Amino acid sequence: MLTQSRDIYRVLTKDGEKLAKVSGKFSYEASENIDYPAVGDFVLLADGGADEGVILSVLPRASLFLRTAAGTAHEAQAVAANIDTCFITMSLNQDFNVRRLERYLTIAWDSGAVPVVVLTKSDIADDAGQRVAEAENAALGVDVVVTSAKQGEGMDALAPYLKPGKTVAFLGSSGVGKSTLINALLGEARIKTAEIREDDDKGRHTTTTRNLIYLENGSAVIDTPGMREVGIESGDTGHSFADIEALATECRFSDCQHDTEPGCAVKAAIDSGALDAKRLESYNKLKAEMSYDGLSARERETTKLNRMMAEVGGMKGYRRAIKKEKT
Ligand SMILES: Nc1nc2c(ncn2[C@@H]2O[C@H](COP(=O)(O)OP(=O)(O)OP(=O)(O)O)[C@@H](O)[C@H]2O)c(=O)[nH]1
Ligand SMILES: [Mg+2]
Ligand SMILES: [Zn+2]
Repeated sequence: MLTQSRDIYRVLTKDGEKLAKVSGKFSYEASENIDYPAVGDFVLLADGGADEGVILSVLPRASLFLRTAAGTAHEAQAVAANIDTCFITMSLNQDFNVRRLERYLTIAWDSGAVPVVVLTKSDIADDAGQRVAEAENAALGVDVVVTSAKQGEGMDALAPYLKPGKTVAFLGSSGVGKSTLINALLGEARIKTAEIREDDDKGRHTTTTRNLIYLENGSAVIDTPGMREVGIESGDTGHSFADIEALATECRFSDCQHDTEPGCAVKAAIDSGALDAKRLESYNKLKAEMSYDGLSARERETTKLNRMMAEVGGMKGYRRAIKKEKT
């Protein structure tokens, strides 16, 4: 699925691009937002006449980046599906924010895709070195790439993730330069970009739809609209806060809240300067926000895969179904 505009989806089929809508049965059976096709999804398509297709189902997703947003009663939204790598894009100007980075990383690790931190606009940052170091400290075990689309810096460093057949999604706030980077990769100004606000470096929400675009080498990039709010539907702090969770195993009490308990290894690390107190605050906040009652994104997909396999007659039938329509 390449892009969506209201209830119309643009899908790529072996015969080229097609517009499609979901079938009546599909809408009837869909119980929540994320059941509907998302950019990057593989869908089963039936011919709906001249040039409109009918989407019968969404094939199980290898990865799914989910967030909740205000105004949707905190219902989960699928930002992109089947992505191999999430480029968590953040600019090195005023908009730079380590706490937001931790939030993105927590969601990304849960999505099933591998996160990479892409720092942008190195050409205009006053204290780029300091900010890059802060990002590296927060992004444990994650590659951090410093770029300037304006000066062509760091474009080579992005290449290893942009291999034929691989899909990368650009995620981040408005104005950080997601579309500008994609234009640089395309080698032409195909996507619209716009100047940011001068007073606070915030963007103007120039990109309004999620779009999958193929690069010349056969890799796919997904441009997304800048996110105002990145609520956590489900997250994985095991990777993004591996330092805190490792320390926590050393706390005297196994249910230590790292607050006032004696023998707290996390507090000790803060006292010794080994851990930033703000990072613990961030961790606690995200933990509180994450919904524990629901299934994680991956668990949901496994459930769906099992259900689908039963419907089409096991793995053989499933493979046959995929082969039939890979869109
Ligand atoms: N100096 C400098 N400016 C850049 C760089 N990359 C992007 N910009 C500028 O930042 C502004 C916003 O860029 P966009 O690519 O539209 O940002 P975006 O992340 O796609 O924003 P949304 O579509 O609103 O989410 C534009 O004026 C770009 O020219 C860079 O490397 N250096
Ligand atoms: Mg954009
Ligand atoms: Zn503790």
